[in-house]
Amino acid sequence: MPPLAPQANLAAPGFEVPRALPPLNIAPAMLSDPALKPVAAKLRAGQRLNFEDGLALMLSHDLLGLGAMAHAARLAKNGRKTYYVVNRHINYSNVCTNRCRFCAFWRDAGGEDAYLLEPKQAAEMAAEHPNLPIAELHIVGSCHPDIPFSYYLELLSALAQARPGAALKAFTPVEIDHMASDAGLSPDQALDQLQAAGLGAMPGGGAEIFSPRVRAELCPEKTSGQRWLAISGMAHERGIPTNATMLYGHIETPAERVEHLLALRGQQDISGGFSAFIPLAYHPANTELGGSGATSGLDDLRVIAVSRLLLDNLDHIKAYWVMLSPKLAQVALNFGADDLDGTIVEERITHEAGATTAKGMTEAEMRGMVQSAGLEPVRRDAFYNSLEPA
Ligand code: V47
Repeated sequence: MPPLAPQANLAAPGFEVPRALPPLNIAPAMLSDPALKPVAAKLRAGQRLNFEDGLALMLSHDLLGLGAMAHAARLAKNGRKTYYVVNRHINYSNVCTNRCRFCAFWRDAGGEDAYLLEPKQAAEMAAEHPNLPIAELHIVGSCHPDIPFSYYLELLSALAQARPGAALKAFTPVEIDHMASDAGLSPDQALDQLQAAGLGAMPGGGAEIFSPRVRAELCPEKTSGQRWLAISGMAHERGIPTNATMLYGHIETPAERVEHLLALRGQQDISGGFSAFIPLAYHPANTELGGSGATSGLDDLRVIAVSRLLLDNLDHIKAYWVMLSPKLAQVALNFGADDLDGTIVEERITHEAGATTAKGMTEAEMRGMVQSAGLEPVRRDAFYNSLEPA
C-alpha cells in the first residue's frame, strides 16, 4: 500500500522545513547485512530514502550497521548535543470515549477511578515544586464525553497563571478534533481560541499507526491518520509546533511502520512544524489488546535508527526513557536519538500499562545519563531553545 497522502495545508510561514540529510560518511565495512549496502550508498550520496529503503532497514537485524548509519545522521543534524527538558506531565482526565484496545489509561465516565481535574486543581499541580525550572507543561487527557469547550480554555489560562515561565504543550490532534466537534467548531476555530488562551505547542500522541487496517482493529473510534496529519498541519499554519509519535510493537507490520514514517515526512515537507519524533514502545499490561510482553531491545533501537534515517526533515528524535528504560534510552543516543524528553515528575499513561521505570527523573540524573555516554547535555525549552548559559 502506498504511503498516506499528506493533507494539503497552506504553507506554514512560521517554519522552515529542515533540509534533508547531507551526504553521510558511512564505511561499507560497518555493514554486515548486504541489504543495507544500497541504502548506505544513497546516504553517502545525500539522496532521500524511499519506501523500499525503509523496509530494508526495518527488516534488518544488523543492529550495529543500522546504528552506525543513524549515528552519522544524528551527528550531522545535532552534533553531540543531547537535549532534555525540565517539564511536568499533567493528565487532566482519563475518561475517554475512544476506548482504544492498546490503552490502559482510559476509564468510562462514572468508573471507579475515573477523574477530571478542575482547572484549579491542575493549576495547583503546576505550581508545585516552585524551585524547579519547569520550562514546559505537557498536558494530555482523553476524549471526555461531556466537557464544554470553555473548560479547555480555562485550563490553559489557569496553568499559564500558575506557571508563567512554562510553555503550554497541550492537547494531541485527537483531543483537538474531539473537543472541536463536541463544541460545533472546526479544528481551525478551536485552535485559534486555544492559541489565544495560551496554547504554545502540541504533543505528538494519538498518531498510533496511521494504517486504516490497524486503526480499524485497535482504535476504530479514533480520529483517522489523515485527520491527525491535517490537524497537525493546521497547528503549524498558526506557528504552533507539534510533535509526532508512532506506537509500535503490537499488530503493525514492518511495512505499516515505514508507511507511517513516510506519511509524517510528507506532512513535514508541506507544513514544517514537527519538532520531534517519539517512537512509543507498546506496553501490554492492563490493556484489552494484551500481548506477550514488552518490545525487544533490538526492535526499540532499530525503530529509533530507522526513524532517524527516514525522517530526514525532522530535527529531533526522542528516546523516551519512560518507555525504553533509562539504560536503553542512553544507548539509543548512539543509535540516532538526540533527545531524552524530560523530568516529567509523574507519568501515568505508560505506568497504567505496566511500565516499571520511575515516574520522573531529576535534572542531575538526566545530565548524568548524557555525560556518561560521552555526549553534551543541553537543557532546552519546549521550542528547542537552549537554556544553557552561553
Ligand atoms: O497517545 C497509549 C501511547 C501516548 C500505550 O509529544 C501507549 O513530547 C505504549 O504521546 N503502551 C501518550 N504507549 C504519550 C505521548 C508522548 C510521550 C512523551 C512525549 C510526547 C511529546 C508524547 O502513549 C498515547 C498513545 O499513543 N500509548 N497506551 C501503551 N499501552
